[in-house]
Amino acid sequence: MRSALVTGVNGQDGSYLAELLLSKGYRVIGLVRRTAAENPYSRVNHLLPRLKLVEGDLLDAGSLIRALELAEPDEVYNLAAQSFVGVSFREPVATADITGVGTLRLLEAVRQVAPHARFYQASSSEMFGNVAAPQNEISPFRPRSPYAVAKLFAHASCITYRESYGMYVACGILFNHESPRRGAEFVTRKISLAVAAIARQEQRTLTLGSLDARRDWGWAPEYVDVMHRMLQMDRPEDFVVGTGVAHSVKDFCQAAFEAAGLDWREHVVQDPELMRPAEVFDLRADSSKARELLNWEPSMDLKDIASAMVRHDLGLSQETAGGPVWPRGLAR
Ligand code: NAP
Ligand code: G4F
Repeated sequence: MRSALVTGVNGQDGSYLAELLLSKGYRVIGLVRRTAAENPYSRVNHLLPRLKLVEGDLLDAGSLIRALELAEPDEVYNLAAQSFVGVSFREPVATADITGVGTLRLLEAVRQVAPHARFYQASSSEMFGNVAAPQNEISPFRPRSPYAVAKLFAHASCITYRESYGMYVACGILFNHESPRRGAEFVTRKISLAVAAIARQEQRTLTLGSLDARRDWGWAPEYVDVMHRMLQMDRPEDFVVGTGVAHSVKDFCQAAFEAAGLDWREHVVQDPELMRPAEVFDLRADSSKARELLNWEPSMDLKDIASAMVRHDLGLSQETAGGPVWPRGLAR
């Protein structure tokens, strides 16, 4: 039985990845940090006790060493991060420490405790900044947020460990991916939750920042599948992963409101306070390498994603308790 340690297991991606790995027969250990919340592990409660949880924090090297000793992993997936770009402008140092140096702490712990484990790093399309789309593995990185700077430090650390120590370290440069498990602060979920509240007549307006920024939005369960595929390759490589199609925030609003029979123009207002100090305007993936070498093909488009999220938030589909809404055509 293969064993995997997943950091950030209670995040959107961590919860889907844990499901996928359990379904493949892995022993899965998820790293969680201590919290005072009443229902702290809400995204993975349904996987317990098959999923084992171990306490640890990317800020605390000793806790990472302990987790690795306990897990004895064949594969380590580093998904933990302060992952919200907006917050990174308000908490830049914490973001650097968790998302950037935290990855280095984990890499070093793996080098000492489990040097033969295969390591997946959750790198981000945000690292490209405003480099011309489409972006691929040879596009330059021009980070425009403290989050992107931290992710780039982590990404470069991974490559350094791969090249210096011969460790199996692979980075997935993933573009935005969404689901009903997306945190409520990210724009797609903020929109789908607001659409549901407006449809129930609990709220009238939705306040957003930039409506023109474009993102390549995919479906999260399909993206955790690619993480696993990356660690099954003969040698470690980095991959860009996205659908290849970009839409504006306005387009997502239109699709989400239409899914509930509403007109977004009657409800969406803009507030300059929600604009970021620096914006990334156009992210669109060229994933030819992943399509060719990993045989990976996304199947959900913007309308499918917006509609699945709105249906969930309207209470029309139960996702978290009963298992994920696996997309069409995805082999489990
Ligand atoms: P997410 O939902 O925000 O999950 C992040 C997880 O990291 C949470 O479970 C969080 O724990 C954990 N975490 C935060 N700080 C930690 C610390 N100091 N020690 C240990 N755990 C910590 O993020 P996601 O959307 O699943 O994304 C997964 C990874 O992919 C992240 O690294 C993100 O930056 C990256 N990424 C995401 C996307 C995307 O579109 N989703 C695209 C590219 C890259 P709590 O539950 O306690 O808060
Ligand atoms: O949903 P967002 O906050 O995601 P963002 O900044 O693209 O970052 C996400 O994707 C990255 C991959 O590219 C990940 F690495 C990262 O961890 C995260 O998962 O914002 C999307 C766009 C931005 O242009 C933002 O300015 O939506 C715009 N936006 C407009 N109004 C808003 C809002 N974003 C948020 N969160 N809230 C708004 O009210």
